[in-house]
Amino acid sequence: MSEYVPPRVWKWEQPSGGQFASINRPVAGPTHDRQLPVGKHPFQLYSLATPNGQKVSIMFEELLEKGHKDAEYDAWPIRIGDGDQFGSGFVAVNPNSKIPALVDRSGPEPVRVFESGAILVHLAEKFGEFLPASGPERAETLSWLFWQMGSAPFLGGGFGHFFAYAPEKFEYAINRYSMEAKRQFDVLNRRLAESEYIAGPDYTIADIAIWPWYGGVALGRSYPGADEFLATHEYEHLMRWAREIDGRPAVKRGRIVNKLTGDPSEQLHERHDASDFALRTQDKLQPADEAEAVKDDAI
Ligand SMILES: N[C@@H](CCC(=O)N[C@@H](CS)C(=O)NCC(=O)O)C(=O)O
Repeated sequence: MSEYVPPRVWKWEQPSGGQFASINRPVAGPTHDRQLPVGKHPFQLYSLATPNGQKVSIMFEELLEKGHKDAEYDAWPIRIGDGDQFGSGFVAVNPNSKIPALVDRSGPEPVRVFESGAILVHLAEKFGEFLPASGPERAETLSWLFWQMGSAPFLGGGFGHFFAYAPEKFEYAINRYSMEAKRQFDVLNRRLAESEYIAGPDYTIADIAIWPWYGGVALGRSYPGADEFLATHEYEHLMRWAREIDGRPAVKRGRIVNKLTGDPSEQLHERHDASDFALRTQDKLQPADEAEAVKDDAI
């Protein structure tokens, strides 16, 4: 057992240890001046291919797949391991300093949108896709969308952090968050036993929000060994759904946007054009742009 006795008032005195400790601070606001780049398209996305970031690039690719040419976007990488999220331009778009963040420049004035759930609703309403306009179907979709926003921090910040990133393996913390992660997988599995997609017979922003987190762990992409540790193969309905969504062309594209690590053919650092997927993944560019150190699949 730890001998740590908390002082009466907590102070930020030493690094907490573990991966990402160097970027964690107990204060908000910018640390440096840096303007964000702006491309030619109506939507400017500032992101990284973590599960939270993938939701939005998948949404854009799904809209384009449906033929919405007005959904063209520029996606710029925010290197959170280097502290890009604390630059003045980024903080002006998201005062919470987290990816993803969007500037919608399709109207007379730029509109900032932060928090992945808000971005998905903004785009769904703008294009009239993936979110029923009214009635019980809309309520069901929003319920599962907000379920994800409340639940995934226990999967990522709780389970994933203590399983993969903490400086030591703390049994109490791993047990606590494994219990909750498995309970959440069971919630989804039971839902997907009775429904093709999360909110009903149609694919919606609830699937787009939930898949990168829960599909990512179940497909063994997020934290090495986590799928076996949590026995995710036992959630058969969830596995059926995870594999099916993984095969969607827009998902195959969206999940590699702003991806800075892993297989070079699955890294598209910046996305400015539909042709970038064929021409500008890292395997096609100079070897000088080699894979970067931060693992972005599972933060
Ligand atoms: N609730 C937020 C969570 C966003 C979030 O946690 N983003 C992480 C990456 S997955 C981040 O930017 N972390 C940087 C930091 O904490 O400094 C959302 O859904 O948009």
